[in-house]
Amino acid sequence: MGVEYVDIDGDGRKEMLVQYPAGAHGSQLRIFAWRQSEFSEIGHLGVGTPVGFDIGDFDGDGKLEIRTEETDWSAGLPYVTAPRITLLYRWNGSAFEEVSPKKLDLKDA
Ligand SMILES: [Ca+2]
Ligand SMILES: [Ca+2]
Repeated sequence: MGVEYVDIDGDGRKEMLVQYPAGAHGSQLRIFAWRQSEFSEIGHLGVGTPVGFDIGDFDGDGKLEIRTEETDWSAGLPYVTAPRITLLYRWNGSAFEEVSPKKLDLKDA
């Protein structure tokens, strides 16, 4: 389990990001913001891979994204050989929304 304090929504205050393993292969990320004198959860992401979640400005626009990987089951392959796809999430003002890496000019994809 890991805890980070990052201003993930860009409002100048840091949020608490908690990530932890889930099940045999999965990873979960929960994001809490300090609002009205208490922590409230503003986001909860989960994937079926153990890679976890990276926080960074992966497209160089000055805003932070959350990067993780999910198994691409579309190939119909078993878990160990199935390819993985990179997922990016970005705060859209009210929720974390998935943004396609293809729409971004990734620096280190
Ligand atoms: Ca913030
Ligand atoms: Ca960015």
